Amino acid sequence: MQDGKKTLYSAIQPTNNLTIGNYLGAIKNMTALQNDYNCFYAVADMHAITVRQQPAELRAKTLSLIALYIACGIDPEKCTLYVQSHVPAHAQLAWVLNTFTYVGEMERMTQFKDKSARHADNINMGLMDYPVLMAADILLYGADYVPVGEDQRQHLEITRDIAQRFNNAYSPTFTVPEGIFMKVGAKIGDLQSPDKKMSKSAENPNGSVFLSDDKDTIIRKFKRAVTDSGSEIYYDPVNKAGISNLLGIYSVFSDKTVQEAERDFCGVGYGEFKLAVGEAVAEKLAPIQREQARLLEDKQYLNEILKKNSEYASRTAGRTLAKVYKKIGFYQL
Ligand code: ATP
Ligand code: LTN
Repeated sequence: MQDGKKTLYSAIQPTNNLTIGNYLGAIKNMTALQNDYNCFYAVADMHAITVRQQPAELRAKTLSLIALYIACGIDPEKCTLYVQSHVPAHAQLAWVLNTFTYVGEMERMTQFKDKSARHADNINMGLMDYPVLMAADILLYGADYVPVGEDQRQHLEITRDIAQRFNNAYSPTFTVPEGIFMKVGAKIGDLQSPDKKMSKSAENPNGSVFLSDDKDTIIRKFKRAVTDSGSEIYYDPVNKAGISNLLGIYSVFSDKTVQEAERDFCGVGYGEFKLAVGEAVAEKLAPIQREQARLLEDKQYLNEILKKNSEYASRTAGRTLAKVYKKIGFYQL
């Protein structure tokens, strides 16, 4: 703990371009909480390779995600912003934690089942072990809180179980972390099938709005968004999934409550409403896109940040790993 502040940990995979789901479910909270917590934010490149990646693309997307974090408002002087593979302790702790995790538990993970179905030709051990690596990420830094989207709740539960198991087997070593979820925004739906989560790697690109989309594309995607029969605009996720998803997106992008958003659109038709949501999103994304492009021009600056921050992350993680190695009985020199 530094300055009496609690610790926060989160990471995003550099797979594909990020969607507004990633922004609303994770980055928005990560930015909002950076002043009150000691934050570690990573680019999870080791998680990304559990699905086959093009090397050149993975390299480019990694730097591009670092630039995006900063463009979204994450201050690399306040937060430890780094690349997961730059800190070897992640893989080292994951190996130890593997011996505190049961195969059956991993087989039951929803994301493992989903991704196995989508990548049936490559159900590799890493895909199955994904939650253990995620537990290692979080536990290395003694994180008290983990801001993530709803889809990561199960992975967080298993992290808590693994931490408790280790603590019970030896002595208190790991902080047992808690998730932080946005009230609105933790589960942004696909614009074409609102009951499915918006995903970076969805088959239908019209259902996902990418942070890199230009204004015309954003407006086009929102205009085509699936709504429900009826004509009134109010929040009811069960019976009006499409409209409620759009209201949620609008409210978080315009920093309004859902009730305020409902009032804004009282008596307005669906077409006009969808256009207004698209415009609010495009307006918010334009400066982020400009700043990300500017940062990517200055690779030296980004590399300096990464170097400095990964050294700090390695020192912090190294202390936890040393404790673990000692407790489990690895011979010490
Ligand atoms: P992929 O589709 O490639 O599996 P993803 O879109 O799920 O990726 P991740 O890198 O796995 O993205 O997740 C980054 C963060 O964004 C996580 O905190 C995750 O919970 C959050 N997130 C992802 N999709 C959504 C969504 N539709 N709504 C809210 N949060 C989301
Ligand atoms: N699995 C996460 C990404 C991730 C993560 C983490 C999130 C990797 N390590 C540690 C929080 C804490 C995902 O969003 N798919």
